[in-house]
Amino acid sequence: MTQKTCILIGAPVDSGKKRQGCVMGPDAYRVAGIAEALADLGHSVVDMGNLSPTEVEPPKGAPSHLIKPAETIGWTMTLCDAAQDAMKNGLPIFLGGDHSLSLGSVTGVANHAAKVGRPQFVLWLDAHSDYHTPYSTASGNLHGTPVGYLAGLDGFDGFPKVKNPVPQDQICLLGLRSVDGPEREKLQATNIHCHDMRAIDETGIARPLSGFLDLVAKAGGDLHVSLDVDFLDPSFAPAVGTTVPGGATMREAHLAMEIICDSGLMTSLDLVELNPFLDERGRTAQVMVDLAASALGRRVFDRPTRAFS
Ligand code: EXY
Ligand code: MN
Ligand code: MN
Ligand code: MN
Repeated sequence: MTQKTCILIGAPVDSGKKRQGCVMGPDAYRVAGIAEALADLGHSVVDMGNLSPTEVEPPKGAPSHLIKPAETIGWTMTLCDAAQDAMKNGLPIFLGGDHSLSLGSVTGVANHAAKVGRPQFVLWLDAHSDYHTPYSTASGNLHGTPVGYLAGLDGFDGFPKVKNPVPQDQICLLGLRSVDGPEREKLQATNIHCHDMRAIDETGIARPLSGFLDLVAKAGGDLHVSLDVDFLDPSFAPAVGTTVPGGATMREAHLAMEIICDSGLMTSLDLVELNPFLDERGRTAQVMVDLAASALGRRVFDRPTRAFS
């Protein structure tokens, strides 16, 4: 694994849903030793501390049931700038905070990619498709909308305009097992790569993942990986407000991260939805730090790895 400059960006975003607690996520990762784990792998680590949202007025005419739209818009502005900036200096790792942080992190890295002339790809490891818009969400929780936003769906009135939407065939959703009706209808009309847990059960996680990574490699693209705690089975990762039984096993998750590492394609990473208030002695935070380490080179033996075309 080539040594990287890992830029830790604390994004204590909690405005994406009603249940609070993700605000404590960034410091839980620090307590779980994320900086030390990455330094042990030979990477240089820069910790930017915890950011805060830009002050904005509530968006006029936004659907009235949305939870804290102004705060989420403010976070999107802050994180989009921080992401675009960090990409010039290394590999940003966004310490969440809930998944609405990706409204900013992904659009920011995509702006960077456009600037340097590379296509942006997104790998979404999540039980959910997060493909709502402010008008299709029943819950009003904006952490269920980042894929809709980064893919350029309409309806995000008051949010920053998405300058470089990620094309549908450059997005892969892996681990799906909780998709709302309106999301499913929209997704089936797209060429977003959608792989539910059934697909993983039948073929293993390596097949769909490697297929997507081949596309990234062929295109010479940047790869943003967005890892939601609820991608994992709640039996060993309970500290998330949206648990869905039947998630990825510990080994499926580590294999995925090790394959991502072998590909050498990951250029940015989100660790999202950790709610330490729901954790048991920090074990979910530790699982997420260990998965980040697997994505950045931790393994038992080096082995000849499959080349990505
Ligand atoms: N689809 C449901 C909603 O929109 O409320 C649940 C979304 C959960 C989102 C978490 C971050 O993955
Ligand atoms: Mn999510
Ligand atoms: Mn990029
Ligand atoms: Mn989720």
